[in-house]
Amino acid sequence: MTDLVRAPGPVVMGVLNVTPDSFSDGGRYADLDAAVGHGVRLRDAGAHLVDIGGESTRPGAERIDAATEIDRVLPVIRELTAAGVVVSIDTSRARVAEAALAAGAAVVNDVSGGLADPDMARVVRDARCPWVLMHWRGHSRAMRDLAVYTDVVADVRAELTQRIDAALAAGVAADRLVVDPGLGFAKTAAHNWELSARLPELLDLGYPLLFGASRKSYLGRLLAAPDGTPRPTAQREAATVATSVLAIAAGAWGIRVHDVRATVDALAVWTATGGPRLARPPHEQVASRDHEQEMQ
Ligand code: PMM
Repeated sequence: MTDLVRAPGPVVMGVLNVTPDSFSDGGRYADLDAAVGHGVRLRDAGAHLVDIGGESTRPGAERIDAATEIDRVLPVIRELTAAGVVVSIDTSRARVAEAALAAGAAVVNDVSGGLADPDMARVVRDARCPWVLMHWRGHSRAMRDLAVYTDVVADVRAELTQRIDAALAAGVAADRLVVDPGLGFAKTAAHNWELSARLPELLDLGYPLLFGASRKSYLGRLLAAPDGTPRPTAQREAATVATSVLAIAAGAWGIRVHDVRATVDALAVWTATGGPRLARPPHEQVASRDHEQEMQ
């Protein structure tokens, strides 16, 4: 079966936050039916993966405990995987990842790149699932103070290399790893733009790269009103699509977006004008959902 990490075309990850407080969709999918319905819609719109998060990572967010995080995500994962949706779990806790994988999640999306929980590498190694290692320097409350770099691209590259080396040393297979620059995580708007402009230096690491710009505040600031008021999150879609397509055109493996249809449409245009063909959604690639066979 086609391996997601080695997918021939751009991988689209749709965002589904089952949190009361995420910056863009917080509170909208706290109810199980609403969350499952939205996950299915994301898949039907062309998402290869639906990324389920139970804890907000927005700057300044308060942490919740692992049991609460598990209670939020597990029923959604169970129902979506039963409906044939391929799910990633957006967590930096090994306990949550382990429970999510047991409930049917196929990918671990770890915004801490393995830093937040020393047990995460073991969980991922044993599950032999893909692991997104995002660049991260600290939890939400500390994030703003940590946005200090000599050269943001060189520093992010070096810190991602450390995370890759740690994952490999823990026995995680290299072909399971995906890296992510972590836009907005201990990054100013200028840092995000610099990372976007110099993506080839991160692609040079030799790992598939996931790019998550969707609706983030630096886009709101770019599109601010003349009085400086940032563009509201719901009106950052065209900018999200533009940054996502530029990242894919630069060689990114995948993008993480809230509005899947807009991005898939834009990628179709890119494909029609010469970009590599889009990977088919996994529900077309995969006859039956068997992670042991499909995700290795
Ligand atoms: N951004 C958010 C959450 N999870 N995961 C990855 N891999 N990359 C990201 O950029 C990223 C992420 C930010 O919050 P949101 O879920 O509200 O978009």
